[in-house]
Amino acid sequence: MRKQVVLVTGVNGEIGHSLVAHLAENDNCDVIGLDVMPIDDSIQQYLFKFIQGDILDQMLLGRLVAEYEIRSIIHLASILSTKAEYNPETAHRVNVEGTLNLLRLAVEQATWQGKSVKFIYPSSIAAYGIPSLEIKQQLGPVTEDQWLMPTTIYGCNKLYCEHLGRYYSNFYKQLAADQTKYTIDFRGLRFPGLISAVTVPTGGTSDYGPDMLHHAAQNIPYACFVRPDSVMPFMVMPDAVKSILLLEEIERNQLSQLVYNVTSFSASAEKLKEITLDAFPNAEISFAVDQKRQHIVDTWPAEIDDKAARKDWNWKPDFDMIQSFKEYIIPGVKNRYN
Ligand code: AKB
Repeated sequence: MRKQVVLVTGVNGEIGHSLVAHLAENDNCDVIGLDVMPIDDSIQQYLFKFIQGDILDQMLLGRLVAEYEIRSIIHLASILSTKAEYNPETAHRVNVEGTLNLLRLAVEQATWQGKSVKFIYPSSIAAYGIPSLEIKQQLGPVTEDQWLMPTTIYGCNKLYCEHLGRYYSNFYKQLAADQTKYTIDFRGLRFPGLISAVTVPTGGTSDYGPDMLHHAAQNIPYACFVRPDSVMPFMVMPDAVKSILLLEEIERNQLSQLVYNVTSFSASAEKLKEITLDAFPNAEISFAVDQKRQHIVDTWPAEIDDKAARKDWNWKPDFDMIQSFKEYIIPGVKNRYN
């Protein structure tokens, strides 16, 4: 009998650091963590097993199928938008081929187990591509099916993997004589910029939000790379974890779509500076616009519409903008650096 587990890829990343402690509380399934980087001691304790390896390593994934009964996969491994632009081909291999490897693993597991395997996929607002700042500034909250013309390789990767999830869930091997009736139960979340107090950002274009606070808490001057009037949606990491856990546990028949927007608040870079200075009056925060990264942010919506998630699976953030800073970010970064 193979041990039943939940597989979390990219477990040593920002979301993984906050997620695994909550998964460990759910004692009906052990967690296997997979990451190309070594595991931080702070989260090793929450894992049944940690495997340092690459989601592109087919032999490694094959051994996971042989050894474990994987009940669900939470696929966090990816190369984020800014870092991906420096090597689009590598980003494609990790973000798309890596995801394809895991989708195939999930279908193989479903066939062995005779039931669908849940596949939780963090997509991103990077899947959007609004053609001009003028149009962005006129839009209200953007729904899941609007303005899907991404301008980054990361956004292209995320949008394509949403479609791969739809294919593997509903049309996989549709011409086969014995099309397997057990495939995957793909559930996607389109995240806004995520702000963690316990980890530092790792190569995203939304990093200016968290970076501003982490620098202020360390008394390090920060030059924000977007304009003061740049607006985008954000959410603190505990709410991102909440959305993953809620979506993972809801019954499939409650869901009307495969990919859901979730968000908490939208803020300008100037507003983030104002809130940061309130908490850290001596912080040195300037603006040095990087036009290329600014252009990416200008193609992302100022607000996203998460009504579908609120309706289908009772999503709502625990932290609005004020609570995000007062109750989570500011105490968290002070604690981290003091
Ligand atoms: C990034 O900036 O690449 C990510 C994202 C918005 O998905 N934080």
